[in-house]
Amino acid sequence: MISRGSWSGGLPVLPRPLVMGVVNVTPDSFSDGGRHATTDAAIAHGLLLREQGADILDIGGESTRPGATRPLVAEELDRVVPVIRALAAEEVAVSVDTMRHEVAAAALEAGAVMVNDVSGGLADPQVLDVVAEHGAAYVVMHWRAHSEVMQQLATYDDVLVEVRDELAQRLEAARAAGVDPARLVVDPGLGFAKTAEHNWELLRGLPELDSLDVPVLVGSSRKSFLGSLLAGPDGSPRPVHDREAANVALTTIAAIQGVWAVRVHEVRGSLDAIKVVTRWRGDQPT
Ligand code: PMM
Repeated sequence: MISRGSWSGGLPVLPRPLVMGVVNVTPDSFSDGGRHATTDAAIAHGLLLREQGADILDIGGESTRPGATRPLVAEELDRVVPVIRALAAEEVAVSVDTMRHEVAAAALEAGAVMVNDVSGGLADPQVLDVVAEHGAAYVVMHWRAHSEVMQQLATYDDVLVEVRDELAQRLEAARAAGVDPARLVVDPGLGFAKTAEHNWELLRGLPELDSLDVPVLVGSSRKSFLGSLLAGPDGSPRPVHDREAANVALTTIAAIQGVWAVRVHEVRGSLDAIKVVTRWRGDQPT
């Protein structure tokens, strides 16, 4: 676990992937919708994930599940800002999962160190200006459209090349807006305008993103391609809360491929997997 202060000089880089713990303060996220929907429950969950070893907590107030409708800006602010303020006061490093500049600004003012924008600045380009003004870290995720329509855009000739090239364009936009190049992170956006097959191809080819010369974050936790992989004999997907062993396997795969961080709902198993990979490489786990 690393402290909030470790972010002051740029992105912390460890000899192992960082673990980003997810705290969704939403009534409707597919993975944990409704579980931490009150401020107090979300703060308590965040502190629990920190205790389990999360290096950073990602606080989100908008569900991005396929078909989700967007909350009002005021609703999103009410959901995330008090949680971020309370966790930052406990010296936890916090990122805000938002596509809106108003929410990014309020979150950074409340103490967040990073903006995790699943649209990479496409949904609201002013997010880039806010991040630049605050000198914050910024996750550029690969994205093509909002949840209602994104799966219609899951068409690629070569998913690895197209995701990499589209991320390169978004990185360029972020740099042009003045975002600190040393604080940029990319994410292939598993499940966002991707079929299961696209997700597997991306997970097989993570080093393809190395040419972007930016640290890579991967979020596979609880996603539906794991549900279908692990479907029961009747074809029904494995329930969301019973996909953790598979996710730990994916953390192992991502760690072996040298990612900078993994975004997970359950911290303990992924941290164990990361320790195993670190030791297997010949280093001592931190
Ligand atoms: N996935 C979700 C939400 N935010 N952010 C990043 N950077 N990468 C992801 O893969 C990602 C994300 C999907 O929803 P969840 O919060 O229920 O996991």
